[in-house]
Amino acid sequence: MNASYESAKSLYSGLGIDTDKALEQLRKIKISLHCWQGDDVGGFENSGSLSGGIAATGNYPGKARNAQELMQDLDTALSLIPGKHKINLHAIYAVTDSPVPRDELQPAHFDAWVRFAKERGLGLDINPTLFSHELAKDGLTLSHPDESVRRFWVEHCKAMRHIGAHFGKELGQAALNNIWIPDGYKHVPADRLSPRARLKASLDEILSEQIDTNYLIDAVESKLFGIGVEAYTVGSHEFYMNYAAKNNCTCLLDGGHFHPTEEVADKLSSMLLFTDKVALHVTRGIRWDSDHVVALDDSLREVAKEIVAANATDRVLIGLDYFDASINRIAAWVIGMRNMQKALLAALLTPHATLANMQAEGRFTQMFALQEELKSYPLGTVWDHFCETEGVPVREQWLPVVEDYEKKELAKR
Ligand code: RNT
Ligand code: ZN
Repeated sequence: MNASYESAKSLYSGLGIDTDKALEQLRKIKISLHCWQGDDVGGFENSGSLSGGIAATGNYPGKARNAQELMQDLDTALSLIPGKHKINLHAIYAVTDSPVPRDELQPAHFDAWVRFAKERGLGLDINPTLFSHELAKDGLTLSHPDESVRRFWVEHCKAMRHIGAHFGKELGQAALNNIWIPDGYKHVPADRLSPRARLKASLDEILSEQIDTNYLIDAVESKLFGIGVEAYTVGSHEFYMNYAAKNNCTCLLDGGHFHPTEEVADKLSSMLLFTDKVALHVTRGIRWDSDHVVALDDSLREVAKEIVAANATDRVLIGLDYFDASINRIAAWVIGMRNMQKALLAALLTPHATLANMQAEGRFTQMFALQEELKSYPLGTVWDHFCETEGVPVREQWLPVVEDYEKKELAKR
């Protein structure tokens, strides 16, 4: 063990924190790595441009053009990220010889991914794709007033639940199936109730089939607004929070889908008191874009702190969700994953009980002083030790690997 880790260990032990134990816990926390950062949410359907009020901006060269390239890119990223995680897929990433209509997708269309995950000891998550499609071009899906359109999307979501359950069975760990829809209006609606009533009916139908939660966990993801749907979003936070509470499914909180000064971290304790699980899309909202690459900022640290302090590392399902086409896409994966892990580590190295006691006793001077001093404790040294023992590059030493891969592989695309 190196001398700097030893000295960090003894500093933290002065706070009653066992760094080895913290790393043991960190090793067990799986983060779902979103495949869609690798190709700007393109998918393999060749369905045309990205729709649904989301956008990947930038034109950095070398994006993955097919399943083989995306998998190879993921492998490169995973080799630079400590631990064993999950890969988060979307319906549009089915690996098929010819395009399969989304309402007809079957588990077999994801065989390549199941093989990929099995060979690497990874888990898989899934999302129905309710955008970038002919039948979503007016921006409405599960809340569509046209019954035939709504039906198509209901059937698509049902199909994806079976695929998720298949992942769960095959890989021995539950898959998260997360429903996000783009539905909303640019114009102040005359009728806010009917679209939500239709969404409710659609969800009831989609979730009516009971599926073993050892294989599949269903989640619903809210949003505040999207590009082109600024006045009204059908699947709002209040809608889904109520829906999930009543129907025993999981709420997914995307950090970029709330008001600018609203923090997802603050919502976790309120939700964990009432539900078994909460799912997260960790991202970084900047002005209109809800999907910048995750940085190690205060907002991320607070989220991690809430998860760890509530002893809920197995109840909060952590996934990343951003798409940045302006920088190396593999670096974007690595930076986001490592930041999420660093934030979790910072939380695991925090003396929560001591701080909570200070709060309970009204000793706010002491609480604030310790919170601030903790910020300059040697988190980085413990993190480096973790990377070293997990066999991945320490500090920014992963960057040359990505640069080299860019020269050898991405430049050829
Ligand atoms: C969009 C949602 C959604 C998507 C992915 C691709 O605002 O955050 O989760 O980003 O499903
Ligand atoms: Zn999201």
